[in-house]
Amino acid sequence: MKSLEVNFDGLVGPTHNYAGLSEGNVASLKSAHDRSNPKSAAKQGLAKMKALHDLGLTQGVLAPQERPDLYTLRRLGFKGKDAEVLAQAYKEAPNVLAACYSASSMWTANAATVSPSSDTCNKKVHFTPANLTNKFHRSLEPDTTGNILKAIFANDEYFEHHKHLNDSDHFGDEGAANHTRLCGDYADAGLEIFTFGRFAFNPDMPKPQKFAARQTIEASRAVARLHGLSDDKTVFVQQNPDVIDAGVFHNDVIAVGNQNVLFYHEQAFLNTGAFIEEVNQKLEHQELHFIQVPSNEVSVQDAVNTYLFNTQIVTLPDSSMVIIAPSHCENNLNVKTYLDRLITKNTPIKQVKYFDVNESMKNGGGPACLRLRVTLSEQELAAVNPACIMSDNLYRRLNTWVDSHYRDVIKPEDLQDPQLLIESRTALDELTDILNLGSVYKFQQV
Ligand code: SUG
Repeated sequence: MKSLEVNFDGLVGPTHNYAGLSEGNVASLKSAHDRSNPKSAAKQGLAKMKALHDLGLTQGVLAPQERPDLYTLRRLGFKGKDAEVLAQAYKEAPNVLAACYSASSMWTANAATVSPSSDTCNKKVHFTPANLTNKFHRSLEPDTTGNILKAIFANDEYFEHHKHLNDSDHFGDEGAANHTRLCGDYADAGLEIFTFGRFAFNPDMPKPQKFAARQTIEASRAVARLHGLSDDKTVFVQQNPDVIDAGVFHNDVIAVGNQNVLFYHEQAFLNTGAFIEEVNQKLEHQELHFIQVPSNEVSVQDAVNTYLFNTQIVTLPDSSMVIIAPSHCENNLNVKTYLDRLITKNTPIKQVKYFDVNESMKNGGGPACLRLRVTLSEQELAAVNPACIMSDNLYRRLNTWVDSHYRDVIKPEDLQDPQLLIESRTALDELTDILNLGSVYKFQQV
C-alpha cells in the first residue's frame, strides 16, 4: 500500500509576540520586546502551507493553543475577574504574563514525536506530545496538543495516543525537532533517529550539560519504548555539545532528513563517523545520501542565522526532492552559493524554494519548526479529520478568518489589554468550527 508524508503546520495564533522567552535561542533573545505582526505571521504560514499543497503534496493544519492561559495565571496566584488577573500579572510578573500569552505552539515540530505504522510493533501510528519542560512557556502546551491530535487522528484502529512524558527535566522531550526518519519509500519500515542533547543521569560522565540542551536520552528512549520501536529500527545519537550554546537548541537547527537523504552540518553530531556507520548498517539495503556540509563552506553561525538546516526536504509526486527554505538562506551569500551548487549534484534534491516566514524566524522558528511530519498510508489518511487538510477552499476560509480576527501589531504593553483575550477566544471558537475539532479548548468546556 502507498504511503505519503503529510506535513501538519501550526497555524500561528492571534497573540503571536516577541517576549524573549527562550534563552539559548539566539533569534528569540534578539527580537525580545519588538512589535510583532500576528496577521502577517499567520498569513506567511498559510502561504507556505498553500504552496506545498499546490506542489501536489498533502498538507495538514494544526490549530493554535488557547492564549492567554488564564488557568495557569490563576494557578500561580493571580486572582479576580479575567481583566484583573491580566492587570495584576502585567504589573507584578510581566514575564509570566508573556509566557502565558506566547503563541509558541505554532512550532509544531515540537508538538509531538510521531512514528509511522510501518515502524511500530502494533502497526499503528503512534503519537507522544512533547512535554517541553525546558521552557516554562512551552511546558504549557502538551495537554492541549494531545487534545488537538486526538481530535484530528480520532480512530483507535489506526492511531495510538500516549500521554506526554513526566513533567521533569529528567525526561525533557522536545518532540520531532530531535527526531528524523530515514527510509526508502515512505511505506517501508524506516530507521528512526533520536538525537539528544544530554544525559539526565550518567554516573560515568562529568555533567557535560550545555545550557541550551533541552532533550535527554532518557526521554528519547522512553518515546521509542512507548512507540514499540525495536533496536534495529532506532538510532540514538548525541548532539555535538560544542555547538548547542551557539544557538543549536534543537537538532533540526543543524540537520534534516527525508527518505534516503540526511542533510547535516559537519558539527551537528558527536562521533559522526560511528553514527553514520550505525545508520548504514541498520539500513544496509538502502542507497543513502549523506550530505555533510563542511564548516569551511557554511559556518555554524551562518547555519544558525539562516536556518539552512531548518529547511523542509519534501518529495514531489515525480519523486524528486525540493528544499523549502527561509528567504534568509537566499540572502546569505555562502548559503545561497552552497544551495545553488547542491542542486546540481548527484542527489535527489533538485530544487530550492524560498519562503518569507520572517515573523516566525524572529522567534527562532524556520520552515521545519512550523511543521509536524506524519507519514500515513492511504487508509490511515482516509481516517484523518478531513477538515484539517489544506485545500483551496480551506486556504481562503482561513485567510478570511485571520483578516477578521487578527491584529496588525502587538506591543509588549498590549498583553494587559483584556480585549486581546476576548479577540483571541472569539477567533479560536470560530476556528474549531472551521477545523471541525469540537471543544478542544478549556474555555469551551465550561
Ligand atoms: O522553543 N521560540 C521557540 C522556537 C522553536 C523552534 N522549533 C524548532 N527548532 N523545532 C523555542 O525556543 C520564542 C518565544 C518568545 O521569545 O517570544 C520561542 O518560544
